[in-house]
Amino acid sequence: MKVYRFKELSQQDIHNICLRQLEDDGSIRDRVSEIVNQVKQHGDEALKSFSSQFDKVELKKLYLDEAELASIAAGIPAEVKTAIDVAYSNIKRFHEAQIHTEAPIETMPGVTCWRESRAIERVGLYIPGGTAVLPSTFLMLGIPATLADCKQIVVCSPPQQDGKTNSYLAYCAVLLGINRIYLAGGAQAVAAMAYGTATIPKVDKIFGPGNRYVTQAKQLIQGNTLTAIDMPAGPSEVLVLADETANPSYVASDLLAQAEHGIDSQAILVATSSDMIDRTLAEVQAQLAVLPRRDIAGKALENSYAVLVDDLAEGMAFSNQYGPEHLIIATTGYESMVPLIVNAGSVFLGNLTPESAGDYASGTNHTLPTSGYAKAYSGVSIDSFIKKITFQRIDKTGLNNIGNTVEVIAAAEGLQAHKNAITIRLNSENGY
Ligand code: HSO
Ligand code: ZN
Repeated sequence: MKVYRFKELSQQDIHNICLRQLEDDGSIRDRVSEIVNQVKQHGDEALKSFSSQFDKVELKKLYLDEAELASIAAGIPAEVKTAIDVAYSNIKRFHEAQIHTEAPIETMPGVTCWRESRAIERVGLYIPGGTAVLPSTFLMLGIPATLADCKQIVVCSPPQQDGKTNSYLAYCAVLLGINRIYLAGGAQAVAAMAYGTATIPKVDKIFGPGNRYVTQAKQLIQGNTLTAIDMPAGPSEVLVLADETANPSYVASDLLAQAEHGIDSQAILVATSSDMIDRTLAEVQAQLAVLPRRDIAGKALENSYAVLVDDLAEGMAFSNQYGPEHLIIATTGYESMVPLIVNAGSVFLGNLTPESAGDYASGTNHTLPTSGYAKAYSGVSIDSFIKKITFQRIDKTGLNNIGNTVEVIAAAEGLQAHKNAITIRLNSENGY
């Protein structure tokens, strides 16, 4: 890992190191657009042929039904089942608290305005499968979708080579009351949910992480169909801000937990002393050597770095410029840092709060903005699955109160019909 001294960096240097390495994906775009077109034109047949090509399985049926899911779920190891149950309950409790109703506001006597939430009717959840099976992602998307009361929740996940899904995902489906998993992966699954096929219903919004193909497909369909996406997704990242009260072994474990996600993941250490940087990097090497995914994590570390800062406030200023998906504040004095946080997807406070807890089980959502999008986007929550509709009701008193204001502004804009819509009511004899 490269080490920078903050004081020696120019504004341009800081800008450059805050840029995630976004590779030119021109070739990926062409390939994805070909896949999307195939699915648009040939629907289920294209999905089956892509499954044969990419997942190495000949599918006769493109989904697993309730009975099949229940029987696969029965094979889940007891320990994993219990852990998933605990995570489910914590995530549910945290997301339930996000459901609010807003009181009506009388902006003028007789003029009442309010907002009501309505669930997005049809949502599509993409759950990665194959080598990286992520039941945690199924919970993170499925729980807010069910709590928001979305009418139709379409779940796509790539099939295993036996044409099924694994017991963890099947068990999550059972827990969530989702009675079908569609067996489609990658860009083709995204296209299927955006356009609809004979088997897979079209949805209004698509959620979920994925590789570059999935991300590219989400971007493409967002531009070409009336389908929204949760957020632009890039490789996962963490920034750890540490002072002398941090524990180098803990910090190293957090950096590696991020690095093992993928070769393009980024793990950034911002520390107030070079001694802390040295001890942490030595720990990183020691822990890396025995990780099963050390090849992946090792490559990700080549793409990662440490920054030496004078104090925590300077470190926080850098972090705000970077806008990390995950921010770990590894110091006992974390409380005074909280007000200084401007840009971050999810924050982990103190030496006993690893990102892994939030990745799986503490309750917060792990679907978060990456690549600096934390400057403008929030992570997935109940809000991601609802729309807020505004309402207003005006009575006779209200019309008298607001009428002239609307008439004057309408006249100023030269929109006579707008003005008339008020005048005709004000002049009406019987008042309706
Ligand atoms: N750190 C990932 C989520 C995840 N980690 C899933 C393990 N499984 C993105 O927030
Ligand atoms: Zn993770």
